[in-house]
Amino acid sequence: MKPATKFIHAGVHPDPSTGAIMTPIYQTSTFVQEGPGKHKGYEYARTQNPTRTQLQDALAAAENGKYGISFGSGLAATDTLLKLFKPGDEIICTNDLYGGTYRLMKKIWEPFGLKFHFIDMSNADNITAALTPATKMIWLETPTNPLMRIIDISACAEIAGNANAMLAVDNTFASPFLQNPLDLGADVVMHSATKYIGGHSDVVHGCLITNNKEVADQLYFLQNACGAVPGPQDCFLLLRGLKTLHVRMQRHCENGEKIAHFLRQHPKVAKVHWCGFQDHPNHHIAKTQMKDFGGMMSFELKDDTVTAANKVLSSTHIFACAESLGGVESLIGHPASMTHASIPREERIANGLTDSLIRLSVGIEDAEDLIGDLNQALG
Ligand code: P1T
Repeated sequence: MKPATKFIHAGVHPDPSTGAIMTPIYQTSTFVQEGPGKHKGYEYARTQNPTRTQLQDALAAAENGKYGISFGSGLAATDTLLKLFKPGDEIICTNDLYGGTYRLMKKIWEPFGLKFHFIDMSNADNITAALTPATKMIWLETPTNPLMRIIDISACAEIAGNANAMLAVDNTFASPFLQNPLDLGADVVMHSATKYIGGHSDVVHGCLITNNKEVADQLYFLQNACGAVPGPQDCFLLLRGLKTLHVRMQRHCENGEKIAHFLRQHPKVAKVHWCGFQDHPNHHIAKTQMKDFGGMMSFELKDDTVTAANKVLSSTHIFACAESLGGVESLIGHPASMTHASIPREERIANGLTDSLIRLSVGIEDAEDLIGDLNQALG
């Protein structure tokens, strides 16, 4: 199936009891059994729920994977994946990544004995240098949040395979429409489905997708044993969002391209981070592993001060100043004080995330209106 057909049909079936074409919201905590152990595959709603089952199947299909495992948030998904490891295990991560993921790793998991190395993976050779006999996983985002660095997934898969380590890719910024890491050799894909998959800023959700049955079984066990599961209403919203992912993504990409070019020629803008520019350091990799370049970008002003950035951030009328991304409406944010505030300042700056960086999640409104809004805010 091609993506457009897959996002609408794969993994979902009409409701067996009524024929309802849309998966019903099974708002129930338990399922009646004929007698102990005699049931229809559903016992208790933390363990299984029919709305969640269809969502998990649909998400797996969207990433060309066999097994989908859903959680109450993107961070709950990442947290569950980290539970596969034990004290002493080492994980190599991108140094430009969502601040909450960094916080989860450093503040929650490091005290339990996992060791994290945060490195620049724009050059995959840096990963080889960070490998040790204890390396158990390589964790990356591409494009990265918020500096839009591009990491070569196939090259990382080869390095991980040779080192007997797992490769996990946070595919949130690209979405399953633009990039499918499992096809490029990744072992696990993670999504904050709160973003493009949901697409309407009305649900928080996360998922893990894999083709490896052994890993999937461990993750299903942890999903039930630890219990960070999504409710059925949230699963319904995600199923609905997924059906229009391809149409929304096409417009996010079109608008993103127009806005990136507008910003780049603006006299007050010093630098635009967007992987669609031919002179982006890893544009050639983006071109091979992504279908298009997406609607996420960040930029720096020539007046490199927080005051100047704040002025822009508080002057837009259509772009809303808010955390999150990937919804139909455009958002503008200040990573240093918002989404990445949990990364220590020195580390953030050393990695290239300045105090004045502004991030955009370009929505699917009219591009001219969006450009007009940014133009007046910059003016
Ligand atoms: O918010 P949650 O659904 O728990 O997902 C966390 C997460 C994981 N990975 C990436 C790449 C993310 O961007 C996020 C969440 N990010 C934001 C809220 C943000 O504004 O960047």
